[in-house]
Amino acid sequence: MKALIIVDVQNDFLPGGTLAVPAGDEVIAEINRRSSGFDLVVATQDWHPANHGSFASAHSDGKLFELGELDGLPQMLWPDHCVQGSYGAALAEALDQKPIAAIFHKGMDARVDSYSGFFDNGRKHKTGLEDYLKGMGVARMAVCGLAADYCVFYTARDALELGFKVEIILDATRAIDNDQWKTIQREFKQSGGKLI
Ligand code: VGL
Ligand code: ZN
Repeated sequence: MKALIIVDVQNDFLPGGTLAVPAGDEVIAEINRRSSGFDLVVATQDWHPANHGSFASAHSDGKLFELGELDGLPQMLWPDHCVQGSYGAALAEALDQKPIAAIFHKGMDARVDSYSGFFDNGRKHKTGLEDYLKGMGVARMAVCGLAADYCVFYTARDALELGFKVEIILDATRAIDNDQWKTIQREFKQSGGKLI
């Protein structure tokens, strides 16, 4: 079984959103075109409470896009984004949602961020995605969506570590920081991941 994991294709990560990924909207057509080629399609959704600790607004001395700290872990401080139930948190309207069999939410605990679709950044809690995929007999997956250098990469890296064969679809992802994304691509290949 080969799965497609669609990561965080949500309004806030698209142009006009509060944490817009440059050209993030370009992934949608690529994903729609490919999703019928997989045995199973699942999506993740960044799903923060309004006071989430990854928001710069939750830190009196925190500056946007700088590293702060959250519960003992280094934490990039983001603009408010993907607040549960908001328009920004909704999946993009243009994304074809019919093939999506299940949606996994992450980032609900205000005290820890969650870039990966599998665990929070402190690796304390699972989202259920691993057990779901293994229960469905999935051994291979392709990962796509937003943002390449954060949630797509962390999801793909954890999937490798959990024993899946993993590829990232380059045409179907976009990065917040393209220099960082280049470095990450090398690291991902070295750990046994594929870029297609
Ligand atoms: C993401 C930053 C903060 C992502 C989520 O989906 O890549 N990035 N929250
Ligand atoms: Zn987030």
